[in-house]
Amino acid sequence: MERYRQRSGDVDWGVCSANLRSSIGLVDGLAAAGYRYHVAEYADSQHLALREIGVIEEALFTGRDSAGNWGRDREALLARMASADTRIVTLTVTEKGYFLNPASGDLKSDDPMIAGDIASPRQPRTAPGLLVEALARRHEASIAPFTVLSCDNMPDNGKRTRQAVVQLAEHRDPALARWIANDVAFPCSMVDRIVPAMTDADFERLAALGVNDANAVVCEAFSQWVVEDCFPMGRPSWEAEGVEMVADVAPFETMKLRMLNGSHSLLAYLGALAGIETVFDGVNQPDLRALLRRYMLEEAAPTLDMPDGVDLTGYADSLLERFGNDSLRHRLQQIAMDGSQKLPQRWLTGTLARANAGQASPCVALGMAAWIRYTVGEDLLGSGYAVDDPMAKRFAELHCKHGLDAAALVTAFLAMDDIVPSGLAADSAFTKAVHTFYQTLIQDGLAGALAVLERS
Ligand code: CS2
Repeated sequence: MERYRQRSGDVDWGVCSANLRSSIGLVDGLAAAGYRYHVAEYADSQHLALREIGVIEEALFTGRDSAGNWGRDREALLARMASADTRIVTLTVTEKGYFLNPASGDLKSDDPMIAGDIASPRQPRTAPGLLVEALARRHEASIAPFTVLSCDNMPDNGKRTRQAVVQLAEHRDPALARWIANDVAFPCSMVDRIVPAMTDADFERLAALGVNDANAVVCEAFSQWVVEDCFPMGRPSWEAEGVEMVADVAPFETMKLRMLNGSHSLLAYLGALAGIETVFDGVNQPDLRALLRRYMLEEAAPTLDMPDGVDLTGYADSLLERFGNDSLRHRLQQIAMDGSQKLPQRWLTGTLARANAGQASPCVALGMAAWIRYTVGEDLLGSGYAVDDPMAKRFAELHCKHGLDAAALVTAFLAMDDIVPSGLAADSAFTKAVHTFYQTLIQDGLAGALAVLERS
């Protein structure tokens, strides 16, 4: 085991972290630990690097506490964001934290959280709301804006973030919205590291190494961070730590979304339906491993337009190797959550382009069938689980209405145009394939569906 406290880094910069959701315990635990926490990076069970991270200087909480009160540290956070000393605001809030229509990228103004921020813009609860209020304060005080860096798994994540913030600001003040649109930098980024949710077993194995840290994180050794180099207020020398600063992130972001995340989602829905628990367990089943490789090489890679020298076959194989990391228990149920927010960029945009070119995408069609079946909340063996998705209520209504009529159910799911691009829902070859796979899954299980896939 390699063990080191922290890299020296660029000491001119510090981090104030803010938690916008209900993890008050995490925030207070971090403060109690002097804002230090451990990261255990496992290349495999034999190779571990343990680091103690000391970059955070302050941790704030703006979510809802156990008594139901919102925004304990909201004023402190807004003051921090509005201060001229703050030069970059990064976001890792997952796809649903932006409150965007997943297919179009437009702000969901009628979402209750966003509607709340429109009604009370000075007491925001959402990430876009906090950004608008902090930027408004800077604008009023003639302080140059900070740079906003989205680190989430969305296509064109910088552009999407700008869209969310500008559209929200328009409800408040069109001049503010114009200033944000013109003067605030929203570079795009691609962040890649597999970080499963911590389990008791993870805490136990760290304790065995002498690390008793409730804020510790276990992850893979691999990490890649590609960032568009557009930081008008300056930035830390990230390249010294291996970050790739580039002019255009889009090809890398799309590659990662469709190859890595697309495979993850495929394995998540098919595997979860078959009662498989983790990525490691799934990727070690030869038929599922072959499915992932086929999906990546035949359906994802051909949709990518990469700079010279990028070897997509090599990338696919390296992903399978990462998925096979025997030290991570990455639960398929964790990846399966929020499918409505993930599937457009992982599968459906590329599949639409293929459909428009007359090309079939049977692996994605099988994936869609599995996702629809997954939203029942019960696997093919009869075990139940919670469907964790902002649209879960709508899914439940569709199952209630069409539960006994598989064809009508599949048609209704494919007609949800905030998830499935209408061009793809109108493609009869694709929809027919989803219908066939759905029937096969419920009649003949995963093995039956994979056998049909092999013939297509
Ligand atoms: C995963 C990602 O949960 C998910 O949907 O696909 O969190 C994935 O592990 C990361 O993007 C890897 O960089």
